[in-house]
Amino acid sequence: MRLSTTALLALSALSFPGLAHAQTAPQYPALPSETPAEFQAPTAGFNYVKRSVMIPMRDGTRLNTVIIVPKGARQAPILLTRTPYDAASLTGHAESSDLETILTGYDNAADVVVDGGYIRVVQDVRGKYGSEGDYVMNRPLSGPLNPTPVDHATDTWDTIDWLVKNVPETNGRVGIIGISYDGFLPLMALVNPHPALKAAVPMNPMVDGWMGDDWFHHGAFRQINLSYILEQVVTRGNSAKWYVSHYDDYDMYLGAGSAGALARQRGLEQSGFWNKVVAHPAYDAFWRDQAMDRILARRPVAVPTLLVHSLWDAEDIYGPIAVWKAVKPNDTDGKVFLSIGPWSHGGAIEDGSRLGALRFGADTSLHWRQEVLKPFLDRYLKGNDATPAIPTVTAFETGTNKWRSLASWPAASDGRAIRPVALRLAAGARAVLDGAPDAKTYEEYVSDPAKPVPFRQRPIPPYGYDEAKGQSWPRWLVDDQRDASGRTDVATFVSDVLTAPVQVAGEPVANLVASTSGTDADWVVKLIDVYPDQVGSQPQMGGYQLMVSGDIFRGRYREGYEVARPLAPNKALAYRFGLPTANHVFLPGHRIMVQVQSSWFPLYDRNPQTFVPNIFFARPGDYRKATQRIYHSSYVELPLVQAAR
Ligand code: PG9
Repeated sequence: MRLSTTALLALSALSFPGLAHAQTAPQYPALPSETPAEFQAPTAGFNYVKRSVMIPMRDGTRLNTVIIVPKGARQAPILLTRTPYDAASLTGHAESSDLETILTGYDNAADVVVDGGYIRVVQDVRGKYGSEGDYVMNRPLSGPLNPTPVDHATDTWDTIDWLVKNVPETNGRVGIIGISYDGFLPLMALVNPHPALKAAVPMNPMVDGWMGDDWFHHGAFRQINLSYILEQVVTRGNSAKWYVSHYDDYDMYLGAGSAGALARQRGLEQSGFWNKVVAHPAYDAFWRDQAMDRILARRPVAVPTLLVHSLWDAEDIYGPIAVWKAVKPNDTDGKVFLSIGPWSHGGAIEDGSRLGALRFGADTSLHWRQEVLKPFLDRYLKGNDATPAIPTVTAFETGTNKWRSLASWPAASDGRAIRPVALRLAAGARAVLDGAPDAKTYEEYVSDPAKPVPFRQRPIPPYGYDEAKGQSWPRWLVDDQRDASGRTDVATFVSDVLTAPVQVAGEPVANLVASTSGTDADWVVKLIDVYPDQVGSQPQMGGYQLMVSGDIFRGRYREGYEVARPLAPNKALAYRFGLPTANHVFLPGHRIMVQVQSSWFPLYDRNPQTFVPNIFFARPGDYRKATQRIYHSSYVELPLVQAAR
């Protein structure tokens, strides 16, 4: 017979009376707690009412949801954000009686939300912060990658259904808005949308984690995100922190050897997501089948959708335009809109009058929020047909610094044609528009993995958004590229001084003919606007090298993204890959530059330059110097707006 612990204790007390005495707690006088059983916060003077509820999903999992209703609201539309970033802090930026104050700083356009009288709803996705359930990074749709019947599409559907039935102040119309991960979630909401979903605003959405957004670009791994992955996935409330071990990120990543080694050092192999990343270095079904542009291309988008793209987005520069290209051909009744701004990641809700050294002459973000976002939301969420429809495309043209309203994208404002023109990487380190190819001659450099090309000037502060800690990561894409052009391991090609404007609208395409003495190589191509030697109005811009588009390509995927293959050494091979969208005018007095290099460190992990099956497992001896040649038959195809006649 087995006895319970209580029974055993009772028996021992009978046999040992002294033990029974030791069980009696001593009696002290009572000092009542000063904490009330449940505090009721007086909120009479507040201009909003905040309610926190757990909304049940179809599988019984409950999601933590904060509902903020402007005081006195009736028949108000709902603006929903779903997030892995903590609904409580998103809606409690500052403790205040004022709605705009609690939302500002972290919210998606607090000014528009408050002026519009929207009911603001913010929900933790399953598995994060106050929500129940399991967290899966960018949880794929129910299907081969997700055997459960629940995903973000069903969770959004269930949430909206609950909201329209349980929030008495609403008019029953719901919009969904968010930036980045919170921008990927509105795209998920478009898959089998709830009938009450009337508008979606995916801002800088993450769309394809392998091709050009957060995790890889054309197969090169963005190791700078290791800290994000660790903090996001190893605890529900991001309580485990990535630690900084060096002042300069360059030293930290170089010292670790490889991304795989650093991840192991920091315990990342305990996370399910990291193990999936390591197991899928190529563009296989794991990545392909969760790419949102491919998913949304299958049928017309049924809900008015405003896609928002930032021209200098350091995180998700691929996604919005990829979705636009995928869904627009099916959009016969004009439900899909596009905005392109001169911003960093999420810059549409920040001060848009400047970005790094760039000045735009006016607050481009405020303009967009007032003139594009607000009328879009008013029209579809207030059911207000009197609000004029926004233009199909609203695009900021950099260089001239002008907003353009367009009927399609890519397009030029006055209907001028766009033609692909080769910017040749010619002999004498010259960049020549429409120049002749020369397949025999080349520029040469040695790429040394022991001294990779820094992606920004050193010391490189750690990835992060906290300006007070010197973290300027979000605006690195507008850094001056002068340091790179002075290096012997960067091939630089530059045009003559322009005598007339040169306008590009769309995606430049890199076409390299290049050889390596190794068996694998990375190729980074940057299209740069070189400012005049002196700029009177802003002297520090004299000779500035502004990257207007640039990307990396991992050579092993030259023959296809699905399978990595070694490169034949010392053989001129063709590489073709798209660069991010530009909408830029190179002004007279400026020059056009192209830089080519074989590392972009430590943003991207180093290519060992010796073919190994999986670079996450590369060993120190695999990293070897290689001699790279860029043949003068290489070019960058520019989407050139034809000169006005
Ligand atoms: N760029 C971030 C992200 C999106 C999706 C997945 C992982 C990271 C973000 O800012 O949310």
